[in-house]
Amino acid sequence: MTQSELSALTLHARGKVRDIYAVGDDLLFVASDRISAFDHILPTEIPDKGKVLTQLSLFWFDFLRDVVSNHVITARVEQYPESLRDFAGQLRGRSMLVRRANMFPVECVARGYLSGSGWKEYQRAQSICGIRLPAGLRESGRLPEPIFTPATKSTTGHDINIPFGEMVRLVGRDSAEKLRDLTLRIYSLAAEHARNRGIIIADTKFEFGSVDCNITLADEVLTPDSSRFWPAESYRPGGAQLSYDKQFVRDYLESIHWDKNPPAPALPEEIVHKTREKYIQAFRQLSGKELEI
Ligand code: Q0Q
Repeated sequence: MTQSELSALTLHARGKVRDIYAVGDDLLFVASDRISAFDHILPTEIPDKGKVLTQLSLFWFDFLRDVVSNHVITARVEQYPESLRDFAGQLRGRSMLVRRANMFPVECVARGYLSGSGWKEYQRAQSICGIRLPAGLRESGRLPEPIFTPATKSTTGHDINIPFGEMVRLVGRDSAEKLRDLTLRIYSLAAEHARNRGIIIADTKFEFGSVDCNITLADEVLTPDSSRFWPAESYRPGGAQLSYDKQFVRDYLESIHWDKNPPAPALPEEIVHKTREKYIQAFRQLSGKELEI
C-alpha cells in the first residue's frame, strides 16, 4: 500500500520540526525527523528523532500523571480514527492523537540555570522577567532556586520574555498563578529525575491549554527540543555548556565555518549517525526503556 502524504490532512499548526493536523474534533500531533541548529532547519534529517521526542513526551506525561492533566488521547495508531488508516506507517511511534485545547497565549518557561536569553538579560539587568537575581552569578550557573520566566512568541519566532504582571494581563491572575506554580513544580520533579540519570535540564518550555475548563499540559514536554539538555558529567559553570543532543551538529557546522546564513549545509552521514545515537541514548537514559522503532 502506498503511504499517503500527510499533506492530504488539514493542517492546524506548523512548527520548525513538529506539525499538528485537525482530525475531527481532535488533533494529530506529529514529530518529524527534522533538526534545527542556530535557528535554521537543516536539510538533513536525523532518522527516528521524531520517535524519540514523541516517546519521551509520552514518558513525561505518564511521569507527571498525578501532577497535571495532559492532552493525549492515545499514541497507538491502531486506536486512531479510520480516516488515518492510510497514514499508519508514517505515524507509528512519532505521533499522538490529542484533545483540542484552548491554548494559553504564553510560553511557560522554567529555568534552573542561567543560560541563553536568561543569561543575556541577567548580564544587562541582573534580573530576568523582572525577577531580581543575586550579583555574581556565572553563565550556566545554577540558580538559587528555579525561576518562572514567561514569554510570548514574536513573528520572528524568537520568544520575548515578559514580566509576570504582563502574563496576568494576558491570562488573568488566577490562571497566571496556577500556570506559574505548575511550571515550577513540573520542572523541579523532572529536573531531579533527569539529574539522577546524568542529564541536566537547564531550562524548559511548556505550553498549556484548557480542556473542559481544566488546565492541561500540551505540546511536546521536556524534550531536547523544548529544553536545554546538558550532560551532567561535563557540566562546568562559567561558560557555555555542551549540548547533550546537538553538540556533534554544532561542532560540524562550526568546523566548516558556516556563516549561519541560509541555505544551511547538509550533514555528513557520520554526524547523522552519532546524533541519532545521542537521541536514542537520551530516551533510554531518562525513561529506562528502549525506543519503539
Ligand atoms: C497547539 N501549538 C504549539 C505548536 C506548531 C505545536 C497549537 N492540544 C492542543 C494543542 C497542542 N499541542 C494546540 N492547540 C490546541 N490543542 C499547540 C504551539 C505549534 C507545531 C506544534 N499550537
